[in-house]
Amino acid sequence: MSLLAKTYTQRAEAHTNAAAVRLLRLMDAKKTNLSVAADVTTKKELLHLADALGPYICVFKTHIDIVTDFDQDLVDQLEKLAEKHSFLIFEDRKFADIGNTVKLQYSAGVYRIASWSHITNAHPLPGEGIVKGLAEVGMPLSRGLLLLAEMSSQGSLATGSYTLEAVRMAQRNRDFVFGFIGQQRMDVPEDFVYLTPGVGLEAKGDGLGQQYRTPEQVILDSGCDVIIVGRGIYGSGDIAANAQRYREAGWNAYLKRTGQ
Ligand code: S5P
Repeated sequence: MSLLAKTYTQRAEAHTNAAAVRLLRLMDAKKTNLSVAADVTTKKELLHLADALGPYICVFKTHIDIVTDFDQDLVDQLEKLAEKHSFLIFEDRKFADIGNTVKLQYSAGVYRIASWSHITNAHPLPGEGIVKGLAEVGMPLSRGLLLLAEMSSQGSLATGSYTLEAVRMAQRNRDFVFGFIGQQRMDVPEDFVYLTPGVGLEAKGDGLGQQYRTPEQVILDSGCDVIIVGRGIYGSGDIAANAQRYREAGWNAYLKRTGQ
């Protein structure tokens, strides 16, 4: 059976990384392949989004360094909401330094990302040491890593041989690297999970280089697995109704892909 015809649950068997297995199973259990990108700047707004959108999502994606009034209580409450609504937390840190430095950025500092974020991501740019450094911190905590193989923004330099090298780096580190941030599935035998930003049902861009495609283009045409939606959900109107629309669009595309 081709990888794209399999259900998320069936694909969980191909993974050893604990965060990947949890994610794939909870997507089918909750019937959602929607991740919300919660790019808000206050603790109150972030927790409100996590509680209000929790029922509709599989992954809550944060940029914790934009929260002006960050404190440990924010993280404690976020973890409780993750339990309550059964979603994974993904700190979109986009690490991009040498192994020793990212190890410290991941484990220490104000945010102590590894202590609460099930998933994080890194640019393959510095070479494989970045994965090794993050793995030293993340593996003992059962965390998972995504590599940025491509970006959604106009003029991105992550294309061609850079993207292929990102995939090779992931293939060599499958215990920790379970997937990618990318725009299209690369044809390799291993099962990788693709989380894809740049998703919008109406807007085509944002005037700052962001480019949007529809959930159907992402899941069905490009073979990706999780749609990441930010402003399309919290930008205007009723956020729960918006989330429901994206969830339905993403899920229907998955059902079509797997012939369910
Ligand atoms: O290539 C990328 C990678 C990421 S993680 N393009 C992106 O837009 N992102 C993130 O996805 C970005 O940092 C933001 O948090 C989210 C997209 O938000 P939206 O409001 O444009 O949907």
